[in-house]
Amino acid sequence: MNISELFNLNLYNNTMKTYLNLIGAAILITLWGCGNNGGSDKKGAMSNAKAAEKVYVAPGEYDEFYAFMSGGFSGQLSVYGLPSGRLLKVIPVFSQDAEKGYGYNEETIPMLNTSYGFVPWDDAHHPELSQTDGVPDGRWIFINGNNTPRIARIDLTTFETTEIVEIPNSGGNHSSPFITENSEYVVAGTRFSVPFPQKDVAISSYKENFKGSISYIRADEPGKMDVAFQILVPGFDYDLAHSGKGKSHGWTFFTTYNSEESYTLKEVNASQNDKDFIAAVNWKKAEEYLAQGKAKEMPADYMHNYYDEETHMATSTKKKSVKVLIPSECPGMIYYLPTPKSPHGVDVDPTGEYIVGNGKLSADLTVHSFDKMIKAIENEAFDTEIDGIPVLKFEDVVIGTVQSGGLGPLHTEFDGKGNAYTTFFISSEVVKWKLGTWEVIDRAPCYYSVGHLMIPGGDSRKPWGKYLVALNKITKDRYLPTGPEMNHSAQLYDISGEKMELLLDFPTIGEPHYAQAIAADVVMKNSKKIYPIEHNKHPHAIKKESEAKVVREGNVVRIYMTSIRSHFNPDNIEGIKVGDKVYFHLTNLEQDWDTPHGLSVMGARNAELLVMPGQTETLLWEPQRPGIYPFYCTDFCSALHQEMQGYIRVSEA
Ligand code: CUK
Ligand code: CUA
Repeated sequence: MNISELFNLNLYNNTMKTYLNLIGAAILITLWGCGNNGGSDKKGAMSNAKAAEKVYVAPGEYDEFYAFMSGGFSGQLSVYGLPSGRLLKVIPVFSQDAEKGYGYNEETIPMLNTSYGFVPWDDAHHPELSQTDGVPDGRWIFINGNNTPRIARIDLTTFETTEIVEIPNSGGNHSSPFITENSEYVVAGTRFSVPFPQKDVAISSYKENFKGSISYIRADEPGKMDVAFQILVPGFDYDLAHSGKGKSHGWTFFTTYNSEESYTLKEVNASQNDKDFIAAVNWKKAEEYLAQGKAKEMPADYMHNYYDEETHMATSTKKKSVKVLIPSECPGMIYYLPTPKSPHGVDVDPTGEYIVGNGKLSADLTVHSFDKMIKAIENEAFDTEIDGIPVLKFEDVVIGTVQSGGLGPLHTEFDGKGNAYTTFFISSEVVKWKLGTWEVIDRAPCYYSVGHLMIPGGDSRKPWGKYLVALNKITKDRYLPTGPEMNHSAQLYDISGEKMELLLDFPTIGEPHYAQAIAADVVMKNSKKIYPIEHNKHPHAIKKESEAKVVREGNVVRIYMTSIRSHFNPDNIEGIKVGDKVYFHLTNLEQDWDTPHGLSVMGARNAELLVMPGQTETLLWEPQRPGIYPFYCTDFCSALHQEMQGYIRVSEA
C-alpha cells in the first residue's frame, strides 16, 4: 500500500483505530514515543497543575491574544482568547445568524447577495489579518467563502462583516485570501478549474475549455474591494497560497495539484504525476503589465456588497467585467516550481527566503529558496513551458528537504526564532524543525488528525511565537459525548521552550481550517464601544423619542421606533392591515457600551432584531391574519427589561 492509498483510507475511514492499525504499530511507537514530554499523562498533557497555571486567566483579566478561527462549514469566524481558550464572539460572515440578526435584518441581507442570488451559507476556510510591513496590524481580518467564491472583510473596530466581494471565473475559492505585506491585495486561486468565462461545454472537454484563475483583490481601502486583475492559468487545482515578505515582497506562491488536468475524482488520475507545482507570481510585474494596458477586459458577473457604518446599511453593486492577464503575453509574471507529491499548504518563512511546500502524499517537506529561484530566472534556466509559463528545474530552486518521519504534511508556521512547525494529518502530529539545517527537533501528537496549525503572527514577518494551536479534524473521545456530532477540537501548546508542551483542549465552532492570532492590545485600543447617535445617517433613523411615528404609503407602513431603557416608542400601534408590508425601523438611542435592545414580533418570518447603541435596524413583517400581536425586547437590558414591550393591532384588509 502506498502513501496515497493510506491518505485516502484515512479520509474515508477515519477512525483512529483503523488507520493507526494500517500505518502500523511500529511507526506509531517511533512517532509518539519520542513526541511525549517527561511528566505527561496518558491524554498527552504535561502535568495538569503546571498546564493549568499557564492557561489560567483570572476572573476579570484579559487574555494575551485574540485568536480568530474560521468556522469552516458554518460560514462564520469565531474569536477566542489565548491562552484561556475562552470563546469571546462568533462573527457571522457567510451565514444568516440568529444571534445577531445578520442576514435577517433588511440592512445586512444585501451582504449575502451574489450573482447567483441570495446565498446565506458558505464554507469559510482561511482568516487572514491585515498587515503593515508584513506584521499583523489589527485593522481588518479577511476570510474566504469557498463554495460560492467570495472574500469578506471584517472590521476589527466593530468585529462586524463590512464588505464581501465575489470572485468571478472561479469555482471553490480555496487558496484565499492570503494577504500581501501592506494589505495591497488579498489573493484568490480557484480550486476547481472551470470554463473561463463560464459556458455550457462537455466535461470531457476539460483540457481544451477549463482554465484556472488567480485573482488579486484590492484590499487596502474599505468599500473599494474589487478584483484588480486575474491571471489566466492552466487548468490545475490551485490549492493554497502565501505571499512573499521582506526580500520576496512582490511575489505570491500558490500550490497546485492535479497538474494532469484530470476531471474525474479518481485519485489514480489526479495524482499520478510525481511532481506538481508551486506557482510563483510576480504581482509587481503584473501591475506593470496592467499599467501598460496589457490586460484584456473580459465579461464577468460578480457582486460587491458593502456595509456602511454611518448609514448602517449594506448595498450590493453588480460588476460586469474583469481585467485578465495572459501569461504568454506577460513574460516574467509567473513561473512554476516543481514540487513533489500534491503539495497542500505553501508557507513562507519570516525572512521571505524559504518557501515550504507540504506535499500531502509524501513524508518529506520540500523547501525552495527565493534567492535560487531569482537566480534561475535570471539565467533563464527553464525546463519547459506550460501555456507560456516557464517551469524552473527542481534542482535549481530546491534548497532543502525535511525528512520528517511523519506522514501527510499539510501546513507550516514559524516562531520567529528560526524554527518551523508542520502538521501531519495522517500521523496526527506537529513536527518542529530548524530552518536552514532541516533537522527535526521535536514532535508532539495531536488528538486527532490535525489540519492547519496557528502560531500568533506565525505566517507574518514578526511572529509573536509563544503558543501553537493545532486545529484538529476529528474529536472522538476528547470531550463528553454529544451524540453523533462532536464539535471540532483545538489544542494549545506552549512553544516557548525547546519542547512543545500540550496545555489545553478546547472545542471550536464549525470546522476551524485556519486561524490567526494577534497581540490583544493591538486590536483592543481601536475597539468601538458604541455608534455615536449623531453620526447615524440611516435614512430611517430618528434621533429622539419625540420623532417616533407611523407613516403609511399605500400598503407600505414604516414604523419609526426608538428604544431606551426600558421602553419602546411607540408601544401601541393600530391601523395595520393584512397584506401590508410593515417595516420596523428601530433606532437604539442608548449611548452606553454593551446596551443593545432586541425587538421580536410574533409570527414575523425574520423574527427579531438586535440593535447596538446608536444603530438603526429594520425588521420587515407581512402580517397574515387579523389580531393583536405582542412585541417585546429580547435582550435583558435593565430591571424593567420584562416590561419593555407593546402591542400591534392588525385588521382585515
Ligand atoms: S485547508 Cu483545511 S486543512 Cu481549506 Cu486550509 Cu488545509
Ligand atoms: Cu431592552 Cu430588554
